Amino acid sequence: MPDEEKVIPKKVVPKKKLLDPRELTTCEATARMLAKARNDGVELAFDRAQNMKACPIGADSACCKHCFMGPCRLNSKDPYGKVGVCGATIDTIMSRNFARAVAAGCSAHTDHGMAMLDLFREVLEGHIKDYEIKNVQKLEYVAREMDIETEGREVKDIAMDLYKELERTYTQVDGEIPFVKRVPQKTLETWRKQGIVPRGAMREIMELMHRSAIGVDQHYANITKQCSRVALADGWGGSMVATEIADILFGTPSPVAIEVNMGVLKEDQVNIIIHGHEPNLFESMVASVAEPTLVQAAKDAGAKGLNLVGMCCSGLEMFSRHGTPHAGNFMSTETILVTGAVDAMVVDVQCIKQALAQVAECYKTQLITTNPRARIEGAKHVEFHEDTPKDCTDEIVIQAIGRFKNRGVEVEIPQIVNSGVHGFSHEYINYMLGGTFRASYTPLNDNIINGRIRGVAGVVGCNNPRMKQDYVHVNLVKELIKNDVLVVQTGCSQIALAKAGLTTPEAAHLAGPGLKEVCETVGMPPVLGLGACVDNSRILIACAEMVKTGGLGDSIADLPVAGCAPEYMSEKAITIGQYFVASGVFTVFGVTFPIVEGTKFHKHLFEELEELGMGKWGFATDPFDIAKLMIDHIDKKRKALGIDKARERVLMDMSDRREIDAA
Ligand code: XCC
Ligand code: SF4
Repeated sequence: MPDEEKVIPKKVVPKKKLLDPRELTTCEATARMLAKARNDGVELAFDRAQNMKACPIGADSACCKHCFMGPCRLNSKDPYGKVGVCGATIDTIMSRNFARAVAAGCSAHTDHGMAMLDLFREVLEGHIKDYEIKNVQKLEYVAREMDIETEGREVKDIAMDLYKELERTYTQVDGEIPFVKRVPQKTLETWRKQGIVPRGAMREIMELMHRSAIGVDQHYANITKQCSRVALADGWGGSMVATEIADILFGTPSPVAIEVNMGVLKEDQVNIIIHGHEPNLFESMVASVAEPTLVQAAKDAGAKGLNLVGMCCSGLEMFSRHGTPHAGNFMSTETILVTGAVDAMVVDVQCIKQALAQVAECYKTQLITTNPRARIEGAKHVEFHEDTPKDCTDEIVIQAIGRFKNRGVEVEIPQIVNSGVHGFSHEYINYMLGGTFRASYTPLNDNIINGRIRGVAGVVGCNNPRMKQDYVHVNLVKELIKNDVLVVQTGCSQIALAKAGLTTPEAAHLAGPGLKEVCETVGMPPVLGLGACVDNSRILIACAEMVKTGGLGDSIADLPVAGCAPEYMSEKAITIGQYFVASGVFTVFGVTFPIVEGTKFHKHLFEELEELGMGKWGFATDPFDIAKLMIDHIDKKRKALGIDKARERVLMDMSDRREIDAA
């Protein structure tokens, strides 16, 4: 493969007047760098999005290219007025398109999870010596949950049994995936009744790809069933395995103070950014930047040291586990290169914009791909091998030092640094609220039942240049906590909130009186960062624990909880949304939804799934509209549980108390 082919940087020729950077992002550092990029004549996704209007037919999912009699385009203004050449209706076309997105998203998370499992096996078999089991307690805990004997056994034997058990998540052809053992009984019964319990991820994805091909499954409701099955194979399968294995190998996160924003770059140091999704590369980078000979080499080159920072999801895993600084979320990955301060940007898989190659070229940054599954034209490739990880990561440091010596571009770092506390695993929530001696979800449930906490919302996911960056995330979360809804977060959303200062314990003053009281008592932020997108599995586990703890119904669908990805862009988000919906959670998406309103498929996703005992989809783009949808749903569930009165009583008690205090 030609390696370092140079991509010729393209100058911006604006087709129309571009919006002011501050209308495109609420992130000050990103706005400044976008303005600088325009001055420098460098085009970024923010501007491309303005020059490239989304295809209106595709946006409605009203086109099909599943065979070569087409592509066929239907009219979303008159959805039942036409069918495709084969006769496919709008509902078939939209559900098949949806299915392909779910299959792709599930593939991403399960392929990542399977790579983690491969690493685990290789460590156990002694082929890989640079990693080890760091968290034996977690290993034993997960093993016991999977009915593996742990008493008096060697760690390695327990681990090997766990490996064999979890491998079924991917490869099993019949039966149920291992982590269904964690699913509340009634939720699992619903899945069994619907025929959506995943067998193994590979089998489910294969079947969905088959069924969504020309002339196979042509009933939107039946296609949706397989979408749910595939999505569940991600949430309770591939992603959950990725999270658990990462915890076993690298340690379970616990709250750690972090720094975030572009100001974490240091002009006088060699700056290395890791951007991607797999923690193994990043873990090895941590070892390489601590290598005395490499630190010395950096000093010899005139740098004060080596500065390792993260972006996007692998960055989130690292700051959750090690407190590594984080430079920004998805819509800041190009802009950060505009600082000129990045000596190497190292990427592996997922969410890596191809345009990074061009932008890196303009600012003389080394863009380095590391994974055999993901190469980029114009980028340097330094392949990462798990059995010799430091060969790759040491080389990256050397490359970065080389670039530092000859930066040759002006450096301008927006000096903005925000801080927060992140790294709340589901285990830690247990401990934090329950204390060491009675670690449990009982205090959380009690506070929900007595109404101090109205409910729990998961606010997760990406940025999308079709929305003002971070604006929806931040305003939605502010509105939720103001209404006593505790917010849990994963993915790029969490970086938006960290930059806005909402992930500090001091942010409790922005919460409603009940949530504020709980946060102040425990000393926790009202917004809890749980990690990367695969760590949405932690939210599922927390939901399962809430059900098992009691007092909030028998299934996840009974809980006063809701989820949202307000600025999503990835197919992975659709899969995550579908597994939350299938698990029983009302899930609202922003930006756009690939569907035509007023169709049968729309009614199915947005209404009928709930009637079948699952959750349902919702859609709104304005943060306050989204908050209203979520809070209304939480209140509906509280009412069904008979705890709506409790909430009123708490408020009354407080006003009573104020009266007493005043007297
Ligand atoms: Fe990607 Fe995971 Fe989305 Fe961020 S939130 S843009 S998927 S990095 Ni996962
Ligand atoms: Fe057209 Fe049917 Fe082929 Fe799709 S599958 S492209 S609707 S003919």
